[in-house]
Amino acid sequence: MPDPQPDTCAPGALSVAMRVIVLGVVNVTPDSFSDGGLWAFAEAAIERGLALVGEGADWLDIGGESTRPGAELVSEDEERARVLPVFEALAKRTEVPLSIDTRRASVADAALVRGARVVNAVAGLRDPELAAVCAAHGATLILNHMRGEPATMQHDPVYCDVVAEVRDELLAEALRAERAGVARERIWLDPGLGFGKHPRAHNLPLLAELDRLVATGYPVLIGASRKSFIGALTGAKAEARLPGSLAAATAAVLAGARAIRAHDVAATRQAVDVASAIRAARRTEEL
Ligand code: HH2
Repeated sequence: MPDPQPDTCAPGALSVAMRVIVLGVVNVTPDSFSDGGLWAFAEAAIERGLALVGEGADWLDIGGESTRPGAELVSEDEERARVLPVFEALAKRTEVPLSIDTRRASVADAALVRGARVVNAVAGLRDPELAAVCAAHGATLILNHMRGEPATMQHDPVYCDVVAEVRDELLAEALRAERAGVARERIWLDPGLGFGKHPRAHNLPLLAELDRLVATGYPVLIGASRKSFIGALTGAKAEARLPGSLAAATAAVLAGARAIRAHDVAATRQAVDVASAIRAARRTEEL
């Protein structure tokens, strides 16, 4: 089974180990912002996951609760009922690692028991048990940065230096996770584009200066796919944001992101492979 951990590669080396991971998004929800309702039932979600693997996904990110701005959060029972059958089936039908996109330690635990290997902590470590659950399972942990709660997070978020604040808050959470027993090399950071961020004033510097997060040494994941800041910049509706999503993914890979979370896997795979080849070529020239 391929491991979602990043390969280490010698500084400056031109290496296939630099392959950037593409996570295919499987939203088992009726209300996700770009594909709500399309894969809301287990069978459709399972088929969607398998199709994304066919498109080139290295990893599937499965979630049962929309965290779009303004979303009402679902009950734990509802979240479990949505995602657990999908993990049970996909763990048997594909070899790619599966991640559970959740706020809740209990849901993460149940998904890990059913074959998930990664926890995508979309609200960071607000659930104080989440890191311990990851440690107990030896799971990889993605720490996503979110200011506020989905229902209100886009109501006038304020930062002085958004890049430094997001980085420092993520580093503090990484330290908490390590203290709870998660191995350092199993921790990923995600600046959480759109999660309590102004479309231009916050998301753009986070992408433009992503190298400052990459410089922490933790592998960095970016989820820009179809997000509303692309709509704010271009006027495109969610279903027409693929070109903008690819531009953001390309910028992230050139800055050193190690994984891209995407709804449109085939197109993202191609953009990411070309961007990482360009980045690798620059690294050899620097030798
Ligand atoms: N974005 C979404 C959900 N989970 N996790 C990480 N680590 N990073 C992200 O950027 C991220 C995430 C939002 O996208 P989506 O799942 O398609 O929408 P919704 O929350 O409406 O289900």
